[in-house]
Amino acid sequence: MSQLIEVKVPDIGDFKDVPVIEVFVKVGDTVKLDDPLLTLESDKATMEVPSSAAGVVKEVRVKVGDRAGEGAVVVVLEAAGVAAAPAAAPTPAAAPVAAVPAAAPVAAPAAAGKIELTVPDIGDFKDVPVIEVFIKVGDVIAVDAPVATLESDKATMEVPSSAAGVVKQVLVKVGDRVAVGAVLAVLEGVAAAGATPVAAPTAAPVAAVQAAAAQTPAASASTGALAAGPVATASAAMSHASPGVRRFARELGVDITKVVASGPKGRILQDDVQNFVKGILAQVSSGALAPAGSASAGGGVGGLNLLAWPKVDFAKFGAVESQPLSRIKKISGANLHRNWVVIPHVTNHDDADITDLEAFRVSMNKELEKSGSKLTMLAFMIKAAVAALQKFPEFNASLDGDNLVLKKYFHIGFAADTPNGLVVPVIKDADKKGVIEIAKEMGDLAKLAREGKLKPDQMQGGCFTISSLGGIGGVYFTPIINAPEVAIMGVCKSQIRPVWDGKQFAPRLMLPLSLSWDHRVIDGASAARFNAYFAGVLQDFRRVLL
Ligand code: CAO
Repeated sequence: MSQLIEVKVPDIGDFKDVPVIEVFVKVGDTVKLDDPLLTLESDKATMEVPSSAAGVVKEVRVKVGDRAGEGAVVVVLEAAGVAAAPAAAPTPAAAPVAAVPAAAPVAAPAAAGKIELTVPDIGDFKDVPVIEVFIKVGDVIAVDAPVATLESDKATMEVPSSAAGVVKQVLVKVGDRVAVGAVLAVLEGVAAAGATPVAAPTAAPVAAVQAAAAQTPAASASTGALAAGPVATASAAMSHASPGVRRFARELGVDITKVVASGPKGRILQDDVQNFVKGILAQVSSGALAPAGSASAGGGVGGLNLLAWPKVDFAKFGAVESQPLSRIKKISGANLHRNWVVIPHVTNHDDADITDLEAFRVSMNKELEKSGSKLTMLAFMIKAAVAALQKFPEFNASLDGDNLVLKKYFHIGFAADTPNGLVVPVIKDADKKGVIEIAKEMGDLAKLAREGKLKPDQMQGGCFTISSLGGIGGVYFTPIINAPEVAIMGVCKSQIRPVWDGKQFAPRLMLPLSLSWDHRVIDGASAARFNAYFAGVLQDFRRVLL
């Protein structure tokens, strides 16, 4: 006879009402004993709840975003002939496996400037074996960087660092057994989490960039089973993932440092690993990447077959200071790296004569002064981009395998420089908005971006991006396409230049344009036409009426 087993959140130590950040199972799935069911994560802790029995999932009572505390029923399993208690009254034998919380180790001051990372309250567990150690002496780690994984017969706990600093001592190794209070490592650097320049940035921009990252298929580099990718820029310790996701990645031969995270606080989810593998397979099937061992893998086609990154002791040549990259830089860097490597970029340069538009903008701004509105050149460019996307629909598209997805909406992103790094807020439905409204919305979004308060949905759904360095300087540059978009417009500072009008040189205000485009989707002739049209619209907006 089949029996229903309720899997409950076990004793999770000093944590209550913890958000669910991942659910690994759905109704109908067959799970084995110890398979991870879900991950809970508080501000400082991560806990994976494994299955206490083998069986078929009949109910999943929580979803991502719900909160759960000790005793909450999360999953109901049906197990035939398993020595398990009925749902109503689980016996100890069938009681859910108590997963150990991945709690930030207590950062205790040791000697001056030294911080001891100790095992926190981990619930009803003692003497738990260390199965992974992610740090070594000399590593510079940020708050939340994983330090070690502990795993008992029935539980797995990832211990992240609660402080930032340089690892001076690692006091445990794989196979050691630890309990609450055991010192795992000693850091030198900063006394408390969040109080230093190397502390993790605020959650908002991180979430925003992750959301932007999540729009793009993760496929920047290779797995162990495929030709070697370019250069590993992060260590496994820097990658935030629950033990179950790490295990899943290991089973598939995926290098977790290459996976782009879309979860909260930069956490890599199971879906991210799956998307990574799908992306790699898509590249292999399209010939963009060669499987290891194939003729092309060794020859540098597909697999880039590059030299190892130079390892230099810079301190030999002068004083240096090492600072971890901000999370935004790490996330946007991984995306930019993938896009640069995977997309065949071409950049066309052109100039737009904005003499009349600038005169109009200045005169309108005088009129608008009292209303508090201000027209920016970038707002006009967003409108020009909409007009150009309407005229050249293949620029308002994304690749999906062998299909081109043509978008009927016009959401335009703009790159914004913030203290934590680059973010791309999106003006939704720019075709339906006037220039004054767009300028106001851009100002609001740019402010939120600088304050780190952008919400993920304010950075999603972009069709085309404009990256303007016009307020800073420069003549031309090569913007990197913000995948899965297929083109991006880079703009530099306008300058008065002598322009031949057929009879004489006239002083005209010229705006340098740099359009990067994906040569898999767009041809050079189309790109030149797009650029010429975009420039023409800026020169005289009446063209959009034609
Ligand atoms: N040519 C000449 N002057 C320009 C110009 C251009 N193309 N674009 C803007 N300016 C002027 C503006 O008119 C403004 O002058 P006033 O104050 O006299 O009006 C001044 O430069 C400052 O402009 P701004 O840069 O603050 O405002 P913006 O609307 O042009 O741009 C924003 C807003 C958010 C896009 C910008 O602040 C920003 O972050 N730019 C950087 C984007 C970036 O990093 N791109 C690179 C991505 S790849 O790493």
